[in-house]
Amino acid sequence: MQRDSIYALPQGQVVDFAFNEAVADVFPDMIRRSVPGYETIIALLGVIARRYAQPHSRIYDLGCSLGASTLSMAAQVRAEDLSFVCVDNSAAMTRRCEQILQRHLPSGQFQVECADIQALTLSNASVVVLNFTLQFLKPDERLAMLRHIYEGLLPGGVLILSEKLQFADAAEQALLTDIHLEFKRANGYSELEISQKRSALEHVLIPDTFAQHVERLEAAGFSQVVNWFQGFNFVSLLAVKA
Ligand code: GEK
Repeated sequence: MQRDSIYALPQGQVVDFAFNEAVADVFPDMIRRSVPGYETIIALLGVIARRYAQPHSRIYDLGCSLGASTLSMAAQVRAEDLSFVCVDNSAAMTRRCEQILQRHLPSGQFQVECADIQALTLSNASVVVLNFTLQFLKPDERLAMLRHIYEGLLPGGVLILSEKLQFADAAEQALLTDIHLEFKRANGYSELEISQKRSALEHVLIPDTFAQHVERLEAAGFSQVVNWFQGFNFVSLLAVKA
């Protein structure tokens, strides 16, 4: 695994974060050292998919990056005739994702598309995963995305939604932000790396509160929303279509 040192040297002007070749090269290391609980979420969402995957249906991995969620689900699901649809709008990611999945899954079982997930037509889905992807969409376009997913889900289908959270209570926000910084330091990121990455993400990753997520999922039609995992200011929700 290549180590992430993208923000290790001072950058005259920190530009907005993008999922480019340099990021794709170090992505597994970057996300593991930046998102508390990432590896646990990946492993456990496979178990959730196992519970909800319906025979002859599709499983969508939206904002798939290198396909970690798909690999976990593929290792767990037991229903027959499932196909995986992995979508990301970064060609640097989808090229690598295709190669990784080819090494692990039968070729007829998956497709990798380089596309905007907002322009996708979903159908016959039993499981949809948005693992740390919705937070990169414009806030006013997020409800439409969830409605779109809801439409494409079969009855009894689920959305697994993982996100960075922000908190309405200022003290809670300050505390969990601080603990998250400590997590990054503990994983070897310097103060310079932490502050340059924060500037790069400022206008790119816009987190919502837990209440905003629940309200939006319900507005999209989901009948049950469960918080199944939280690591500091990162959460994963399970939203069920009745
Ligand atoms: C994992 N799910 O390893 N359309 C398609 N892809 C998008 C869009 C969009 N509109 N916006 C962002 N992306 C993965 C990790 S990373 C999370 C997901 C992170 C893609 C973007 O190119 C990137 O690959 C991914 O969403 C977000 O479980 O880096 O914090």
